[in-house]
Amino acid sequence: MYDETLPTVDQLQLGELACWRVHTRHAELLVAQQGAQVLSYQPHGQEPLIWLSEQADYQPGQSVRGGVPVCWPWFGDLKRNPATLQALYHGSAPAPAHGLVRGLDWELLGIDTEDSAVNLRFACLQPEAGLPGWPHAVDLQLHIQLDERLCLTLSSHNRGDQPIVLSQALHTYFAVSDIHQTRVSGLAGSRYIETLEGWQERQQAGDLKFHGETDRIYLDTPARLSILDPGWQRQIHLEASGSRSAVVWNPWIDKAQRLSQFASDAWQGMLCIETANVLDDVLHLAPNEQKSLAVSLWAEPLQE
Ligand code: TA6
Repeated sequence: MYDETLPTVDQLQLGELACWRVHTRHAELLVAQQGAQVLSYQPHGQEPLIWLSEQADYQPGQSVRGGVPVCWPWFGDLKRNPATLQALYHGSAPAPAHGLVRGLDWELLGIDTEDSAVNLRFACLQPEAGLPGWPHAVDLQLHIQLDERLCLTLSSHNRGDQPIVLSQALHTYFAVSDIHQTRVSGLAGSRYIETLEGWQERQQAGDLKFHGETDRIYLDTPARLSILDPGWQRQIHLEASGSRSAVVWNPWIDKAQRLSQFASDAWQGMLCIETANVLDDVLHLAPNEQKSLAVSLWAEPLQE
């Protein structure tokens, strides 16, 4: 039955955070103003596609565990990034993991609704002098398009007169029925960095299966990756653009104990595949150049 009242966009408060709940005839989406962080995404009649921790804590200045945190202007540990990128950080404080923007307040520039689709556009509010320790004029926007699919586009525009190099990721947490049964297809033949064993370079053979903590940076990745989930008889597709690298992460048992906002058994029902520009795929922006990193997400039945 078509509900003429849809789509709707309602504002709500989760803990200390201002959020929006978007409801269309295809799905429901929750997004926080802080970090322009998509918190959850559930197509109607399906299990959630994007995972959100049951222990999520909605506090200013800290990323909510789950959803799609935006890692920018570097991914991960700054010291593991290329030297040219490290040199752009002049902070006295140690560089925070995953950059400077996921805990900042962003500005909602606009919401457009049309019959079955909703578009939200956020801009990262940056002081005139630039981000703390990162005094560079680079405008950052996130465009969220919800229709039959969810498409996220992260755009960086170098407004300065010097070239900029940055790394970034849409750090997407996916919900899966059981990580033990879950596989990732599309990575076969790709090089990857095994961050848990001395950052050695290896090559993926066949589908990626999970037997323990996994934290790998895949390089030369194809546009399409898929999460095959026999438990929920579904496959989740990721179609990337502007990215040839992806990070695959599951904390497994031991690391799960050390994570904030993370139940001890939550590792069994989640998997991160992070659409990225990292290592030899970092982003180079000439003065006044703009580039975008995007990923489209959708699910379909899996017959196995
Ligand atoms: O993307 C993988 C990773 O770098 C892991 O090593 C783990 O640290 C994860 O990100 C979560 O990081 P966070 O800072 O959000 O707890």
